Amino acid sequence: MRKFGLALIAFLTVGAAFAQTVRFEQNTLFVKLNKGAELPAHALIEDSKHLFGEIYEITTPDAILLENDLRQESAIAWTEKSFYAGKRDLALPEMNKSKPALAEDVSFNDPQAARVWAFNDAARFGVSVTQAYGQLPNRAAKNIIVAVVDTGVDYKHEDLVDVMWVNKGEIAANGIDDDNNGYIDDVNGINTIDRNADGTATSNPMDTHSHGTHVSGTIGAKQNNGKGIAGIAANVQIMAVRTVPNSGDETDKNVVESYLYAAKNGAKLINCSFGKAVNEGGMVVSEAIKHIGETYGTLVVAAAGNDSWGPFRWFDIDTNLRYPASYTNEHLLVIAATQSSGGLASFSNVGKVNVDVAAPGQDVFSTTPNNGYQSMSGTSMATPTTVGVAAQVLTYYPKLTALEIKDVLMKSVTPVSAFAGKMVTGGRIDLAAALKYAEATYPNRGSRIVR
Ligand SMILES: [Ca+2]
Ligand SMILES: [Ca+2]
Ligand SMILES: [Ca+2]
Repeated sequence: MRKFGLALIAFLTVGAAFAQTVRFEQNTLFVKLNKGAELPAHALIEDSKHLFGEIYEITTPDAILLENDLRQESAIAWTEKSFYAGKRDLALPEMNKSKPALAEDVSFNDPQAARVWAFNDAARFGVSVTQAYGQLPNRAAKNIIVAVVDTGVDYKHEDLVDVMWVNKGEIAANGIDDDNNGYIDDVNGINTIDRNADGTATSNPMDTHSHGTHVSGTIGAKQNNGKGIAGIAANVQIMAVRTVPNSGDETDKNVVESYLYAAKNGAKLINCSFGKAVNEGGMVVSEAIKHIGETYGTLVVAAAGNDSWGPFRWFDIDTNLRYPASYTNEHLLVIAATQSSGGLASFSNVGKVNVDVAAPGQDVFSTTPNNGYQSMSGTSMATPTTVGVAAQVLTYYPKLTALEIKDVLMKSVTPVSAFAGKMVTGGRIDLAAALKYAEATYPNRGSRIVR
């Protein structure tokens, strides 16, 4: 049995009058080797796992001592500890806090679909879902796998059970890793928080919060089943990856493992409705985003964060860094949140370099555990709105690369003058416009024409 000790160090930020506590896993160290070099032998290396490229995850009884020694070695490009995000509040269900607009002209038969105001067209500040479904491309619809890396997903929810990703190579509950992907009985996804005695992630990603279940419904709640709401995407399969504890205190190690699992098992989009303020380097997470983007065509879509106080003080993540949102990775799309009256949500972070687009994120009505439905607000909710739009575009243009689907979403925004200078595009995403842009710009990435 491995010990998962916790080490604490404190440092004083230069120029800041307060100490920030940085916590990391005592028994994990990431190393990147120089090209062609081999991992040096060391008494403090208990185990090493190749992650990708030149990057390894090492199990050690003492990450500090090992790091100090390995930094002297010519074989080592860099070393990095597995940092915790730091505890923080995740979005919670809201009890009738405000009354947003309803969606008009909803074509789905789901009884509460009209509460998803993002379905409205651009003139009514939505992302044109109803309009887009009225004029879908003349192409075959393909299933798209989307990973929700979050607090887990209530995969038994009446409006999610039919849209969960099912690992076809895996036989449930027989204690065997049938598809030999390194995880036993991973039928709907994995749980990196709960690990077996040998350190491998377990496979029950049930949500014990509500955050990840809410995110999942926005992306892909079952349409036209006469229950609950409708998700934005019609042909999506939700892969559940439980990595964010209810305290919000996820580790770099678990985030990297989640990204790699999602991409290797077919996810084209990763919904990343979490982030952190402190990041001592963050190289391994950033390199993982690059690796899966280039190797598997997987795009990470991340929340900008919720530190703003509206017009009094927009919180700018170009200068006040939030991770992963502030990474400069190409294979990353970062999302601000809008409200149903059209403006930016007062909590939404901004950044004319690091934030890419805006999407509905305030008063978002979606699924919560135990067949529930409630509203939540946050850039955490704007992110799955965007992922739902992206998945619906990929359904008809499944050969788009990660950078191409990002380009489609960014080039097809509805410009909003108040958003100029607050994000790269200065606009709100739009499904109808994105589908048109994809057909006009990337027809060779589309599925076969059917009518
Ligand atoms: Ca397996
Ligand atoms: Ca099995
Ligand atoms: Ca439904």
